[in-house]
Amino acid sequence: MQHNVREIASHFDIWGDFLWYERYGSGHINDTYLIVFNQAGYQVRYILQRINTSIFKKPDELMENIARVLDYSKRQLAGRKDATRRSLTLLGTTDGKTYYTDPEGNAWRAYLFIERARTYDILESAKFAYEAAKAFGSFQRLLAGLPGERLHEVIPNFHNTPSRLADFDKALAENKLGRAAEAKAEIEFVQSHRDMASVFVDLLAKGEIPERVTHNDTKINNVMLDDETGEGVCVIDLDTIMPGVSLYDFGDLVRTSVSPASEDERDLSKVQVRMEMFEALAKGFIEGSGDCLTPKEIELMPFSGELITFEIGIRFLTDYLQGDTYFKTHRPGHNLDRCRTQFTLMQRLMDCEGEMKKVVAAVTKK
Ligand code: ADP
Ligand code: GN1
Ligand code: MG
Repeated sequence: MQHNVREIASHFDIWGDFLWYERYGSGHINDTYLIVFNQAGYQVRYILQRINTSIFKKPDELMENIARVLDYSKRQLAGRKDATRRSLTLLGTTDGKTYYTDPEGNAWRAYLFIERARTYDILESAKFAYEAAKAFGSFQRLLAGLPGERLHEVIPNFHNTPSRLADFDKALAENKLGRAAEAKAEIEFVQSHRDMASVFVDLLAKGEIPERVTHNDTKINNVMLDDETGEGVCVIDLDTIMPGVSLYDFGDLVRTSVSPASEDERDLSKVQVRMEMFEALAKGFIEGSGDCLTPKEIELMPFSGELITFEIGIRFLTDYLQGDTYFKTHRPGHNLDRCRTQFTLMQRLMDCEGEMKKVVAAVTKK
């Protein structure tokens, strides 16, 4: 869809003259733009994003969550010279709001651009995995101290794997485009692993793992790493911050970092578990989160990657069966390809759960 980016940008409190814009990032849900202004001879960059309101149905609550978390984060960083690189900074609209609603009902927000840092879709070194996981772990620790009321549940049951399974069952029963025949092996895979789905929600219900404030979309490209040092400077993509289970956050880091293959890789022989990456992730996340994780959460870290990879695979498959209405797709069968990659990764993760357990035991002993 074409948007009048210059016009939309004019509703934010940004000095200077609009120069140009371009599409940015590779997310599956929102539309992200880089916008550039001339400020007294300097080119200053910002991020402008359209929130997908068919998925995030209450942008006011979503932005309230984000603003609360960012205010708190800024208070914790007070006095640091790099506070605006360590935490996202929202730009207000010209009428003093945190987001702008355009005449078509689209919700838009803008952030300061974090300079001299970047995101990676695939990690090449264990050092980066350690830094990224440490940043997400520190973010978890930060959120553990967030005062005030429970955050809004921006998408109810977002990481409720049994509920995702129920959505899949419904899509399969409907089979409205007749696509189930193309996905026989994947459907069989879901059926034979469905018992695993409830592990975290059951433990949560029994009080054996805590509800926390969690990020819920800790894909590796949602943390910015410093160009020079590789340090994880800033956690981004905060739409899904809400009450949740920390293990899904660690798990999504595993899902998106251990393999050298992309999320939609069609050559499944490339989907591998790089144990040195897993070790770096476990070390970074545990260190970053300080002492806020419970022994049960640490014990389940090896399993967490399997479970979220299952969940995301189920979601891709459900979207395929329903006609690709949720995730952006860029080719026919894209969601089915993504699902196959996830289930292959999940199988490989299950094959090395024993090894991952040893790694976590070694990391926690030090
Ligand atoms: P999506 O929901 O589409 O994944 P993100 O918020 O993750 O949206 O943004 C997409 C990409 O834009 C990120 O991967 C990152 O590279 C870049 N980006 C987002 N926010 C900033 C920022 N404040 N400064 C610099 N780059 C950013
Ligand atoms: C979506 O927006 P993005 O690309 O960071 C999705 C995540 C999935 C991810 C899979 C709101 O994240 O839950 O894990 O795709 N976000 C939403 O790549 O559904
Ligand atoms: Mg993102």
